[in-house]
Amino acid sequence: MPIQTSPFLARNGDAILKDATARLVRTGRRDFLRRSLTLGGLSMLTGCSLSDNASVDAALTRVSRFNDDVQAWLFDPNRLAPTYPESMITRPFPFNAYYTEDQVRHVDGDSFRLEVSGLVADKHRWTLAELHAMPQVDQITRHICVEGWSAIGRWGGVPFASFLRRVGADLTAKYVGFMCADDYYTSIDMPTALHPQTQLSLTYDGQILPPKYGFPMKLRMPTKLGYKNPKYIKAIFVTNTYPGGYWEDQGYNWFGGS
Ligand SMILES: Nc1nc2c(c(=O)[nH]1)N[C@H]1C(S)=C(S)[C@@H](COP(=O)(O)O)O[C@H]1N2
Ligand SMILES: [Mo]
Repeated sequence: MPIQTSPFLARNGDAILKDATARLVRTGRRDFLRRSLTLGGLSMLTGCSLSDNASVDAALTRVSRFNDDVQAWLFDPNRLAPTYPESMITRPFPFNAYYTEDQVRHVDGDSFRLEVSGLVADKHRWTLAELHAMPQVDQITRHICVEGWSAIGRWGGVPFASFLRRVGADLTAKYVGFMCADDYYTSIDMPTALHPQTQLSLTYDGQILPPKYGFPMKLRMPTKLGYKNPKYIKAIFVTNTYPGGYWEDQGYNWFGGS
């Protein structure tokens, strides 16, 4: 086995394995891999010969993409995430981003125009007033962050499926991607984009979305982990080319279901 003969792994195998396990615990369907991962197992699972750090990374990426396929297959477009009574809302609702709260981006709502591009019929740029003029819904759901916290919040806005239909999106396309006013970006699968609880949120707890929670808009999906829910959205695109994401490109699992 290359695993036993590589001097690199003989020296670093334990550390790599610890790091790999931590990353899989963070990113995927945790229990199976946490219980069973060994370097030999990982190499058998992926058919990769793990001779250095780069090939361990490649193997982990393959496990993670395999996880995407399994999760996509398990995802039931009709199953609803739990909703909660108002009394269970977490106050104050936590803030999180890849930077601290004093660095929150402030977007000017009056001059704001939402860009819509890719496989859509109508590419006009949306004002916030136009989005508010569409039928709105409200929902109280739980947000789960992989950093180890969850919180219940109330978001209001446009059902994302209605928005996609309104812009004439190709609903058979694979991905919907999001670009944000910070350097964040992410993308989701079309079945999740069309899920009845996936919402283009304009309000938080009955008020215009405050800057820290993603003004002018965020995508709220109670069926996905926190990092899949982009805040400060400025552009939305529909595509068949895998767009990745800010954390996903650093090893977080892309499907990111919860
Ligand atoms: N634009 C942008 N969206 C983002 C993030 C970010 O850093 N930038 N962080 C993500 C993560 S990891 C989490 S947990 C949630 C936090 O959302 P909240 O501040 O409303 O709790 O936003 C997600 N969306
Ligand atoms: Mo998160």
